[in-house]
Amino acid sequence: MLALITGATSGIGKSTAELFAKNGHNIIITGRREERLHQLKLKLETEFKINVTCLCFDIRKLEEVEKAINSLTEQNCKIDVLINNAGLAAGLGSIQSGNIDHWERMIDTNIKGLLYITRAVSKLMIDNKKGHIINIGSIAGKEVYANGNVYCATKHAVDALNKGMRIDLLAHNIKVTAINPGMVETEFSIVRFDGDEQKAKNVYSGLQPLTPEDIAETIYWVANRPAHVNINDLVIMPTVQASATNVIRN
Ligand code: NDP
Ligand code: 8X3
Repeated sequence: MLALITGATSGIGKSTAELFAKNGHNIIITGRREERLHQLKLKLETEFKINVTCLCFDIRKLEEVEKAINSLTEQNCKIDVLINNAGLAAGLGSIQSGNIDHWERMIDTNIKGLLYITRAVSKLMIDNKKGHIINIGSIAGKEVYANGNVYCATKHAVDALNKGMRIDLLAHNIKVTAINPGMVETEFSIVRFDGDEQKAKNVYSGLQPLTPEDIAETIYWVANRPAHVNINDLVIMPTVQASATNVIRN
C-alpha cells in the first residue's frame, strides 16, 4: 500500500507516516518544512527499510500542488491512500474582530488546499481503478463553539466535502472516510496561538488529551479494512471530553 500523507512534518501526519512505515508501507510525505521532511525520510528509511518520497510544497498554492503530483505521475507512482491531514486553526476571535489574515490562512489551507490535492490525486486513483481518501476533519466540523467561527466553518466544509467526494467517486471504486478528532496534543495549539507556548499548554492542562499516535492508529485501521468495507465517518475524543467545550479537568 502506498500512502500519501499531507502535513507529515508534525503531529498527526508525522505519527501516521511513522506507523505506515513501521508496518512496511512506502509513503509520500508532504509539508512546507523541508528539513523536517528530510529528517523523517532518513529516519524511517533507515529504521524500516521502506521508501519515503518527500514533496515540499505549500498546499495553498495550486501550481505547487499540481507540480508535486505531476512529478509522481512521471515516476508512475500509484497512490493507494491519500490522507488529507494538512491543516490548521489560526486564532480564536469573535466574528466582529476576527483577524482577516487568520481567516484566509484557514480557508486557503483547510478547504482550498484540501480540494487542490484531492482533485489531482483522485484523477490518478480513477486511472488506477481504486483508491482511498481519508479526510481529517474535527469535532469542529460537527459543532460550533464560541470564537471558533471560521475554523469550525472550514471543518464543516471538510465534513460536506467528505460526503460529496464519496458520492462523486462511488462509480470509481474509491473509498472516502472522515476522521474527526477532539483534542489532540500536537503543534496545533501553538500554531493557533501564533507561537504562544504557554497559551497552547493551557489548552491541555489538567486533562489527558488524545495523542497523535491515537489518531494514526485509527487512520491505519480504517485504511486496512477489507476491500468491500468503508468506514464513512468517525468521531474520536479523549475520554474526558464530551463535546468541544465540555471537558473534565483535574
Ligand atoms: P500540527 O500543527 O502538528 O500539524 C499540521 C501539519 O499541517 C504540519 O505538518 C504542517 O506542515 C501542515 N500544514 C499546515 N499548513 C500547511 C500548508 N500551507 N501547506 C502544507 N502543509 C501545511 O497539527 P495537527 O497534527 O494537530 O493537525 C493535523 C490536522 O488535524 C489538521 O487538519 C487539524 O485541523 C486536524 N485536527 C487537529 C486536532 C487537534 O486537537 N490537534 C483536532 C481535530 C482535528 P508545515 O508547517 O511543515 O507546512
Ligand atoms: C481541533 C479541535 O476543539 O480545537 O480541531 O476545534 S478544536
